[in-house]
Amino acid sequence: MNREIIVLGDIEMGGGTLTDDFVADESLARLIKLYSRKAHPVELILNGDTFDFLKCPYIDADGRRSYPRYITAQVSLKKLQDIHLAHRRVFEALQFFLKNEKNKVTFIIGNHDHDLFFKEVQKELKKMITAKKNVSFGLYYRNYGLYAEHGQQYDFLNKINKNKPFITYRRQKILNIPWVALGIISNFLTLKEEHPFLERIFPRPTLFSHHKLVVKKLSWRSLEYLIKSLIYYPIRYINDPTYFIPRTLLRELYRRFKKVHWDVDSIVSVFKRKRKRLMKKNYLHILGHVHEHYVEEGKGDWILLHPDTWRDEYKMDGRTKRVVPKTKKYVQIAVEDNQISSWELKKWPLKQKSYLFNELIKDEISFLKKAAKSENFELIPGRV
Ligand SMILES: [Mn+2]
Repeated sequence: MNREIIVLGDIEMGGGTLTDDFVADESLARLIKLYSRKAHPVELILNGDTFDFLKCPYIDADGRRSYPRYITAQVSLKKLQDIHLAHRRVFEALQFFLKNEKNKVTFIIGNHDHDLFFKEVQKELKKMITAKKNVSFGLYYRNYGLYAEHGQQYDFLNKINKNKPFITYRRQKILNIPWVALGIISNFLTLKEEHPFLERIFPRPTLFSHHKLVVKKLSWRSLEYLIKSLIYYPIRYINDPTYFIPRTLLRELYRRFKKVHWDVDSIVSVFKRKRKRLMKKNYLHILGHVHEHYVEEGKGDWILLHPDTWRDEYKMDGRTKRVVPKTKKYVQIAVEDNQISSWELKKWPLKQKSYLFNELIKDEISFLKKAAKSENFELIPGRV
């Protein structure tokens, strides 16, 4: 083997608050360290949403929390520091991995870490993991017949404007994030704080059928946001670009609202339709974003994969009402003579436990702490 490539995604490390859903620091650090000292070069591709800047609050000098919609480099840098503090182990593992100068890390930019577009954030992150020239950032990775991309570009609600990552508002450079992301920031993160564990449970229809209160809250909040976006915000914030709602979105939003459907649609079908030419040129295609396990081997000699998520996520059994942790996965790829010689979608063992839904909803925060403890994740006092 000349080279090895490891791809994993949707880690979603946050600021250690109620909106942070990553606890598997110990396991992830162990995985990264395992690949740090190989005789051959190893490339680690973190396929988007490595950090959850989107759901991470901005904590000011007085400890006050907010979810600002005007995200300047300063706001993103403070969030990065809080993420660093909460997930030191992962940063240290990356540092250890990069000490071997043959190794490389690529951060693919997803919709939860759009903040990585800021050069200031890239610079600070590189400093935190003492990167030299072996760290890079981008919207996709393409080499040796491997193509990796986060996948938000095939989900039109979360699609980002890749040609215009920033906008100017009141002479400040701010992130140009999608309308839906702004809606989440301004309307739904307080709900996430009220129900921090529920948001980790899938499939959503099973969850909703057992928790009518949350459906009600979610539906009302969505309706309120939609109505305000249509008739109030355009007048109230006439010169504010962050309140602009693209017309094409409205139809889709209306359709989703009718069905209480807020999950991401299959991006695989969109990718296959839109990237035909790309798929002819490459062999292995890896997408993230939807937090699913997916393997498709196509006739034209191509593979399409989703290696699922690394955040603390569960599947609920509608009959037993048992909430079972998902298995964490990564793609291991061997490269020989500049070509993929083999690949495998591997499982990485975790120590998370399963819980009973009816117990869990009585006190979500105590179960949040249990989940953290099962992975030896140390919560920062005062953050949760
Ligand atoms: Mn995503």
